Amino acid sequence: MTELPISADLIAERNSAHAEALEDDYAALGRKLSRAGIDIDAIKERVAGFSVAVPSWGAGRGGTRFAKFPIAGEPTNIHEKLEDCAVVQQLSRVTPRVSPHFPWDKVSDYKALREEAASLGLGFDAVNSNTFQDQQGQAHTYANGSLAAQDSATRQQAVDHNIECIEIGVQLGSTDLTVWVGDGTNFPGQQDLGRSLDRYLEAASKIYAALPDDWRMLLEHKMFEPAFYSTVISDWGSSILAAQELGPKAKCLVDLGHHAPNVNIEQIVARLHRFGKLGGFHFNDSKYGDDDLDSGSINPHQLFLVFNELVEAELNPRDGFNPSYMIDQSHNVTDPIESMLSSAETITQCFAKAQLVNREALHEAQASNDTMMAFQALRRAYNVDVAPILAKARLEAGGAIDVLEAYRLSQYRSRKAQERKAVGLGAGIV
Ligand code: AOS
Ligand code: ZN
Ligand code: ZN
Repeated sequence: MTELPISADLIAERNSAHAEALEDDYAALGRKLSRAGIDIDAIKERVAGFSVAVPSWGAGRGGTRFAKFPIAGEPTNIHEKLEDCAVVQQLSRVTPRVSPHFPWDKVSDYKALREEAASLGLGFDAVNSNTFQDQQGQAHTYANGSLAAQDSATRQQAVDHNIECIEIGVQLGSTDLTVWVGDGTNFPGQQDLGRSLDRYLEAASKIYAALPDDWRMLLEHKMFEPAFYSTVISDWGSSILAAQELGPKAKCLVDLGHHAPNVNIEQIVARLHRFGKLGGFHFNDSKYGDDDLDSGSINPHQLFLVFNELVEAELNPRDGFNPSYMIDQSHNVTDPIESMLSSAETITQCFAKAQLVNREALHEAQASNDTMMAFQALRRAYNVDVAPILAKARLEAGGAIDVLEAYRLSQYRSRKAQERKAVGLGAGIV
């Protein structure tokens, strides 16, 4: 293993400064939980087994449709992105996998890339294909769609790209292909709404046919953007119908920002699980649309309710229970490493709180129509400050008790600003 990016001595020194306070807080929380019949160490073990992937594109400043404001020391290629993701994993110990997207993360030697990641303590998660943007030298434009395009050569080009992503993913050790397409229309009448779905399904089935036995194809729905009148896979209904038509290896992926405002996402989660089609998540938060804000920064309660459904799903597995978890955010005004550290912590907190729900009390209250006590079973768990459990799990796994403090003291970003070339001003995720 090559040396990890943050000094182990720095982490150890800061951890020893915080250790006594953490022990104190952990013991106090342990006493409180034990009065409710909960063993804090058992929850800590659950937390220690939790992980969420980070996207390679999350290591850079994302930018909006209007502008991108790069910071000095941002990564400019997959190697530097891996290094930044290794910082997040080294400090947080909950993000051991990176989800790459293509064509941007293409290299000539994927075996070497896999070894490079492993030397940084990282593996690879789902591979993401991208047919929402044209690349230099591309034969057919995606201006009028990709998998659902009217032009068959364009559809075939998009299919070929997805199959290439699978081939790359096999070399990287991935077992999931996430497919999100922006295909849709901006004007009523622009395309036939039924036939465009037929074209999508026909093209998607060619990708499906190329999946290795142990692979899944995760279909990511999104209500709008870049198409603003209709999108071919716009909602969980279209997604589950497509997944059912494609076959058992096709599952649905829920990006929290891809729904209409105020939609009950936790209910969607329960529905997808009910039909054995819950494949995974892209975690982020949203105020208005696909804002890609930091997870839990706007509505942490919703994130908790999603995890509450996931605990119920795990207790009641239908067609297995193996959702893939990934952060999918656009970091426009923060250091991306800090956002990923903070988001990984928030996501893990919601996971931990969901473990604290007194399921017996909840189910009993539900059965007897005791609405207030059913609600309180959730509310009491949500109100617990689980920070000491996460910090203790991190400490025991070799991470930092205070991740942001350790990161800032390391001066990692300013060191990278000396070494890395400046990124361009262009907009969009890369
Ligand atoms: C787009 O809105 C989606 O959230 C995608 O999941 C993702 O951001 C993209 O595929 C990254 O390459
Ligand atoms: Zn997404
Ligand atoms: Zn999105």
